[in-house]
Amino acid sequence: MSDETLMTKPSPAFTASAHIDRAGYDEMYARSVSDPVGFWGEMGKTLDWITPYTQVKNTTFDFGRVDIQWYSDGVLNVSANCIDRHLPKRSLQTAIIFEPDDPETPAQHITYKELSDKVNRFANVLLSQGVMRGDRVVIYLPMIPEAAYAMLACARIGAIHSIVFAGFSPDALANRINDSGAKVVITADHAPRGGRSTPLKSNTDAALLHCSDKVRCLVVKHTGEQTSWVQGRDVDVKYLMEHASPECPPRPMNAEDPLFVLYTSGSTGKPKGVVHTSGGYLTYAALTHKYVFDYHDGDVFWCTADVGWVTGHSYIIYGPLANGATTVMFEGVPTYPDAGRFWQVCEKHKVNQFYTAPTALRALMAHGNAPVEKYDLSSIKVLGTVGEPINPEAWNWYNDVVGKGKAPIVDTWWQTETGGHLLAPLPGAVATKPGSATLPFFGVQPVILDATSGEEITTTEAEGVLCLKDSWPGQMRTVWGDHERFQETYFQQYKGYYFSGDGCRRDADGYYWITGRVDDVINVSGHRMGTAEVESALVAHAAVAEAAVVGYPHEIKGQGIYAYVTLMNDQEPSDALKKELEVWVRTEIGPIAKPDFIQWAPGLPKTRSGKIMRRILRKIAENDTGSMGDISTLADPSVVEDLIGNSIYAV
Ligand code: 6R9
Repeated sequence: MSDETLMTKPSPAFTASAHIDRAGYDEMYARSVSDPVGFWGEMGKTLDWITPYTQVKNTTFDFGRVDIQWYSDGVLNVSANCIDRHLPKRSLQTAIIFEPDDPETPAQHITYKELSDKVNRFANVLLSQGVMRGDRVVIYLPMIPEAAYAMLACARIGAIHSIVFAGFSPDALANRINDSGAKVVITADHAPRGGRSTPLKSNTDAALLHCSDKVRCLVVKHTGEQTSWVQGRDVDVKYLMEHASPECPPRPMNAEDPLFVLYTSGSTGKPKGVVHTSGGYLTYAALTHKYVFDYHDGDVFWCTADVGWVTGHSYIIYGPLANGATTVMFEGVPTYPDAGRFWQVCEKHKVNQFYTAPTALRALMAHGNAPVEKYDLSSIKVLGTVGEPINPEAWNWYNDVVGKGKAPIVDTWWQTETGGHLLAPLPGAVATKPGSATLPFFGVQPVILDATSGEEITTTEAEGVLCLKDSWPGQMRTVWGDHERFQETYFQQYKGYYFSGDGCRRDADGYYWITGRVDDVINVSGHRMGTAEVESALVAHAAVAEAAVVGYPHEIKGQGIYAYVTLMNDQEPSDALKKELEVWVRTEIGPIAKPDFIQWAPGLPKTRSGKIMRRILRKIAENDTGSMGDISTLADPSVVEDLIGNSIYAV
């Protein structure tokens, strides 16, 4: 049965000034799937091409020969599309508003002209360091304008950037520098955040001990604090920029030349380098930014993500700048100096579209309404969420307290791999329901498959795994250096489809509801983490014999990290050792991977063939021990009793 009563319809006033209404969405969507070549052929023209494409779509999901190409004979430059082409009309318009961590430090308004100047200079600095077309450049920076300059400078000269979130540890940074084969790493002295400071340069020094000694280190002196300096390896970026030419011609690039590699966690093994290319990615980031946020010329757009995640790539930098937007870059955190910080920034910069993660909303909700009500939020037209399912309480709070019931909420479902939104309500067109990402974006063909049989469920109401039937221009092209792994991860299990790894339900209105990952990936505060990564960090500690990690429901973070740890025979469990393991994981991966709860497990539930039955560990961590299912195949069923007796719910 349809549950229309739960729907929030766009107001007629909103729809009247929106890019598109429901009839328009239906018509455009229908065309996008019945004639993808015609549709995307037209949409690609919103970019400036040096050589126009004649090919639009050459894609196959056939396992064994997966190949995805869009606009493959077109030539363009991504930075020219984000900067140069706007200069005739927008040179004095603000491109980036930089809001520093400390609210007392003045914001910077960087015009398109200034952006052009900085990016050209930065590009010349990279060239002077020997960076060439196709070379990889790792960026390990705070949320400062130089991060945007660095990304666009790479794009300008055809280098491939790979951003590593500044919260990652030296080890994680080293792994990414080595896997991508980067020639250069760009970092800063320190990263101030929430009043605290991360020593990025010394982290980078530590990482580079594990990398080729040919890797150059470009340092942005951001806070001006003293750091170590390795002569011949370390380079002062700001100094070189001042002395560089403000002109660097954009290099003509093929549409399918890689723009960036971004590492993300999967269910197995080490993080994968997700490869995105130029023409299709930019077309898709720009089009979704325009329609999903109903972005209009002159609007101020704020996505609170970090550029270290895909959300920051597509919706702080590439999508907004391709559209000639004004985009906010925020260095801080939602709760510093207090829980009103987001709303203070919205008021100060008259933000029109605000895009954040449910975990931030839940954390802020806990501080009550007063910090929101202190500020004038009347500029806000659209509110967005991303990263994880949003619970109805948080949705309603966002809607009522932040949006005053006037701003449509766009719940956007997508992934590092997808480049841009796949499911999202277009705000003037599609009525919303709290917790549903609603309907597909143009060109996106979601299907729900039965998880076991792999058969497509064609009834409107359906539940199973979420797959995509055909390609869209923003789709990842390969895993860096490992096309086999790309095919095996996404195209092997369900032949002929792209498998998202998410479970999903489709309701009677055809609305999609993401039910969470069906693999061993957990989502902690909107950050993706492979349980295998945390496990391998734990077992790397000398005291640990074995570890199994699962997610469990966490009020603020969505999911928390629950680790079952079996110690070596000669080790005594103690609170001090727990603390030590927490610190250990922080240094191995980064603070976001620190277990929320460690349970000593004298034994883990294993089958006779020695496989850990993670299903059981998940149930215990979810306090759902009434329905354990069949445990008779366990080698030693008694371990389950012990684990239940000592779980987080028992202590
Ligand atoms: C953009 C981004 C992707 C995973 C994805 C899913 C979860 C993202 C969501 C959502 C429910 C939403 N996810 N958006 N779940 N509703 N609106 O987050 O990319 O870091 O690669 O994570 O996040 O499980 O598969 P990424």
